[in-house]
Order: sequence, then C-alpha cells, then structure tokens
Amino acid sequence: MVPLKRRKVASSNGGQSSETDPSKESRFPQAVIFILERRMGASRRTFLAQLGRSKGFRIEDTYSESVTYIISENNSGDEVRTWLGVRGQHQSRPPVHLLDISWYTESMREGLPVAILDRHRLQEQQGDPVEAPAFLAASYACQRNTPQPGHNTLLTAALSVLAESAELNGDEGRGLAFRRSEGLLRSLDRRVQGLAELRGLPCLGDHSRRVIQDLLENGVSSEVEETKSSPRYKAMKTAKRWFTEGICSLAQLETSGHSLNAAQQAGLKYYTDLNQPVSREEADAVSVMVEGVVHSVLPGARVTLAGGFRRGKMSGHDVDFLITHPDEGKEEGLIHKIIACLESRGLLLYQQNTRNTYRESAKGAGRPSSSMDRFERCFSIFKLTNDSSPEDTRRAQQQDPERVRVEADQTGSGGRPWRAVRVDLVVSPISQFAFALLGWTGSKLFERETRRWAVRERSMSLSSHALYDRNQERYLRASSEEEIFAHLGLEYVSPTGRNA
Ligand code: 8GT
Ligand code: MN
Repeated sequence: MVPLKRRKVASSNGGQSSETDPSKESRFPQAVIFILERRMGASRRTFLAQLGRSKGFRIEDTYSESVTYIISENNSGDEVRTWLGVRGQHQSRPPVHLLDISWYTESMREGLPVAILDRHRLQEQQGDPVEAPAFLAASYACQRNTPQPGHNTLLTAALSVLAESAELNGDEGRGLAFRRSEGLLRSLDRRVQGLAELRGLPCLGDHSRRVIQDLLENGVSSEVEETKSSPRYKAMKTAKRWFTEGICSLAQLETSGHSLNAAQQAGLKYYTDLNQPVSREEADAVSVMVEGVVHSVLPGARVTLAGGFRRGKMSGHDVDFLITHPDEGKEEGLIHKIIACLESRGLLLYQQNTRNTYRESAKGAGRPSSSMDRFERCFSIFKLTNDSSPEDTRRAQQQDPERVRVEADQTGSGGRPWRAVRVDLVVSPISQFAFALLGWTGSKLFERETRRWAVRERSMSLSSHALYDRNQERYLRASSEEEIFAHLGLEYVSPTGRNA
C-alpha cells in the first residue's frame, strides 16, 4: 500500500487554514467535515460537498487538524489514517471520527449530523468488510406480505412516479418493471441502508437499482425530480383517470369537437370533486348509505367494502363495494333495485350499470386477455353531503330514510354542502363471492401477480369469477379467500398485506 502524497495543510499555523475560517456560516459548528476523494472520485466529492454546504454543514476542502469528521467511501480506517497522517488522539484537539459515507448521506437526509452508530465507523481492515445482511424476498408479490405504506416510502414513492410516467407514456413493460420494484421494496421489513443489502433480490432491474442508489446516496433522484416537474407528466396524470374511466380530459375536450357520452359529461361536471382523494371517513359514510339501501331492498344481503380501503389505505380514488346474498340467485337483478332506491333518496349524481354476463364454460375460465369482470355492476357518482359522517347517516336512516334525501342535480361548485364521490357497486352470486372479493380487493399488482403465479406455477387460471385447474380440467370451488390461497399453494396474505 503506497501512501498518497500527504497534504500537510496548515499544521504550521495552528490548524487555522483559510478553509476553516470560523466566520463561515455553519449550523453545526462542532462538525467540521472533510470528504476524502480517494475511491470516490472528484465529481462525486464536489457534489456531496456542495450538498452539505447547502444544508448548512461546514465542509473543508483540505484536511487539517480542526477537522472532526473524516468521510470516506470504500476505504478502511488504517488506509485513511495513513493517507491523511491522522495520528492517535491528542488531548489538545477534538476527537476525529473516521466515518463511512453512510453517516454523511443519512445526515444529509436528516438535515443534521446524525448520531454515530457502530455501522458508520470505518472498518479497520480493508478487504474483509462486514457485509450488511441482505434482504430476502420471494419473487411473486402474492407470496409476500406488503403493508401500507411500508418502511421505504422514499424509495417506493420515487419508483411509483417512474412507473406512472412510463404507464402514461404507454410503455407498459417499463411501467410494470418499476411497479414490481416498488412492490418489492414496500414488502421489506426494515429500511434499506445501502444497495448491497439488495443484492440477489428479484424484481429489481438495473434502472431501478440506479434510482435507488441515487436516493440512498443523495436523498434525491434527479430523474424522478425531472419527471415530477415535467409539464407532460403533470398533464397526463390529470387526464389519466378520465381516460381509464371513459371520461376525457378538459384539455382534450377543448381541442376536439367530439360530443360527450353521459359518463364523460358527468365526469366533467364533477371534475374537481372527483380529483380529490376520498378519505376513510367519507368511505365509511358511503358504506353506511349503501348498507342502508341494500338491506332495505333485499334483507339478508351482504355488503363488503373492497378495493384500497379494505387493504387499510387511508384514502382512495373511489369506494368499491361487493354485494351478495347467501341464497344463490337472490342477487339476480339486485343492482336495479339498489339503483332505484339510491335514486329515490337523491343519493346518485350519475350511474351506469351493466348486467352479469359471466358464464362458466366447458373449456374453463381462461380468457386471460380480458381483465374486465362480467358481474352486475354499477359505476356511479354519489352525492355525499358534508354532514354525512358515518354516525349521522346511520342515525338519520334509522329515524326516517326520507330525511337523508338531498336535493339532486345541484351542480354549483364551491361552497355547496355536498361533494361527488366515485363509487363502484359490484353484485356477485355467493358461489363466486370469494373470487370476486380477492379480485376486487387488489392491489392491481397483487392481483396480477396472483394470476401470473396461478398460470405459471400451478397451471390454473384465476379470475374474479372462478379458479380453473387446467390439469384436472375442472373448476375449484372456494367459499373464502383462504381456500383460494390454499388451492393455489400460497400462504394466506391478509388484505392489509396486499399493498404491492
Ligand atoms: P384506489 O385507491 O385508487 O381506488 O385503489 P384501488 O381500490 O386499489 O383500485 P381500484 O381501481 O378501485 O380497483 C380495485 C380492484 O378491483 C383492483 O385491484 C382491480 O384490479 C380490481 N378489479 C377487478 N375487476 C375489475 C374490473 O372489471 N374493473 C376495474 N376497474 N377493477 C377491477 O377485479
Ligand atoms: Mn378503489
């Protein structure tokens, strides 16, 4: 090992070099930081130093005895000591800490010098580094427990932006790759500290790893920041919801002379409301309304909240309900009765319903190309009054159902006493209910991965209606989600663990 030419800076003038001018602004005077360029490279060192200064840290360009923190990357403690000529501690000077870059990046993230932990200190022997324990994760999202929001929100939020941007640009493959990375990171049971811990993990492509590295080292990813601030991304994001739900954007409307269908008109009319996330409270209030109506038109029918709210999310873009009745057949035509009742109570601003067109076929429930279900279903927009907390709504309904009637067809914005909320009502026969529940609970990636697992690992096709075993050439029945997981040879994942 050849020691670098030592930089003997300012040892002759008592440690006061120009770089340590005490008049320089520093928010943390006790932390005088020197970043070692060796094995790091000049441009990265410059970047890190600028970042530190912008956050009020005192970063020295040269090493001197006033330095209290030496930051290095991929070097051992004795190498650094040799190169810089750091001797044993003198009582006359403050102790100097030889720290790994991880201490620095964590301090950047926190905006202050973080407490020094053992893992931050430089190892004494190079070549035999103590490796951070690697994470373990199964390849399919349906084999993992993925809570909301997970322990790596900095990383998952960034990957979600890139996924969404790719999806908006019509690049599904790329979008899916970022979604898989995002899902995997959300499933990890602790915070990722360094890229090395992710070695050998499935689902993480080179591009995702690069983004993760940027985020871990610098706290931000320039690619993600650029994407977020691009006008194209912002415009597409707003427009997306209306495209996917058959409602087009304001921008498109202005430039096209097309006439609008009913769903598009409704979407436009309640545009601002529908762009606001639905809160958990609002979802609960809608639940009470739906339960009241369903029970009044078909006693004994069951209403189950599905979608993101069943997964424990605190907000969503709509509220999804599954409705069934324990006696098969009783649910037929139910959607029309529910709609009529909702309308008579003035709770609907818009609705569009579809009949159940699902039939089991001798060839099995294949049709993997069709992701749409064929249940009796109502795509609707509810009118939720401001005072409709779940308790108030329940009380009002018990006293007099007519009292919750509100004046329909008010379209005035701002200051009106209600808001529009997207609600999906899906009616399932009891024999398909477990499949419908699994399908409509999501997340979309979790569902997709469960179906991929079924086909590839079990030669089965799973839909929101049924599970078909291609080897046995028969449908497998299930009356609970647990049974479906068991048929698939998967460990049961509870709804709150399906936030892949
Ligand atoms: P959110 O908070 O944005 O509402 O999130 P979400 O509740 O997870 O998503 P969603 O778009 O409301 O859909 C709920 C779940 O229903 C998703 O996992 C979706 O894949 C599933 N789903 C089906 N069948 C169908 C269908 O025919 N149409 C739609 N839109 N979603 C379906 O299983
Ligand atoms: Mn939903």
